[in-house]
Amino acid sequence: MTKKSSYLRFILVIVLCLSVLVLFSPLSEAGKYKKEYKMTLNVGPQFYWGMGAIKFIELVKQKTNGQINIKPYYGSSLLKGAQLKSPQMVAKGVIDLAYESTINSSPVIPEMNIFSLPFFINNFENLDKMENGETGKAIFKAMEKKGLVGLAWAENGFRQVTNGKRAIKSPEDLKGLRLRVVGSPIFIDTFRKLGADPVNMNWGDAVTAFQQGVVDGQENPVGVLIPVQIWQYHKYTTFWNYLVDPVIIYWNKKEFDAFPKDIQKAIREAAVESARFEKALCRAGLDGDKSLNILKNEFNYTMKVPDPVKHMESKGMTVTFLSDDARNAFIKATRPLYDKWVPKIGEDLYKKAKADMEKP
Ligand code: X2X
Repeated sequence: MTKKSSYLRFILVIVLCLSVLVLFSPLSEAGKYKKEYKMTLNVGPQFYWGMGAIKFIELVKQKTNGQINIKPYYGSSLLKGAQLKSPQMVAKGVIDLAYESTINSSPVIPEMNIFSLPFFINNFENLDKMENGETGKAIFKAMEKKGLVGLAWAENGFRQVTNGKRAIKSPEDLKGLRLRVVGSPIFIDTFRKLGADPVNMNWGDAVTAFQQGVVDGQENPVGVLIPVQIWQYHKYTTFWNYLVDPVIIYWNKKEFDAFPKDIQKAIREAAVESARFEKALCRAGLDGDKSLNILKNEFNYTMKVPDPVKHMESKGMTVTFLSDDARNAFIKATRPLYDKWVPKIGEDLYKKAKADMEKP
């Protein structure tokens, strides 16, 4: 062997050893993960739900020492606005994760329609009992079966109806109103039952429809109504808490399960913490001082709109609350929907939800 070739062999061995070292050393840890994890959500960063998603991304980055980087795709942009496709795409792994409303996830997880049963849950206490109880567990289990890992419960909120024609005080007032609703079938059923004329439309098209007066009204929680400045289009809102949409942070199960335990733990903690912040934004001023104090004391955050009802009134809106009689009339008008929808949701889950709400 010549001197030159043994020198070359020596160099080759050194290079090989160094590559093995680099591949298995902690320095290459970052290479184990994707450069960017794609997250879908149906709204933009200025919505309370979008602000929660941003918090989640920051916390994940912080708690994984920069190893896991999430990129948000707002306005269901990865789905060309087709908001109801998010769970299917996350289950397939085309999108890694979602910070998404239960309404938008219900095409894959029909159990989530439990939150869309009209006049079933009615208040935050009931909702919390369901999420923390057997209902929440059952929903996360149903998600796992479809290839999704639920990480935490955030919120969009109790949905309130707005329109440009008249104050809605009783079911009669809804008659003939053309209302934009989400494309989820239970919404069409509910508003048809109430005699309105529901038009299903993706959120991405909704604001243009309000501007052009293609529809008379719509329904959404304050966390959407205030950022979108709904008073620009509609003078009337009725706070009827007729149903609620929690937001669930979920990840493709195969991908999540493949993460090391410490990464999983960090992501779960980030999800829970961001959800606490996001829920407080959505509830601020609607649950006394509770959520306002959570924001101030735990997140050093002063709420820009501490009283959503007063805020909407100050913008010239007429805000209506239902009398007991009116509420009963709405309940009576929508109860027949349960015959169709409870079997789709599952009798068992419906019983679990009722039992959760009855707990002290
Ligand atoms: O489409 C809606 O109304 C919205 C923004 O609330 C949801 O994504 C469920």
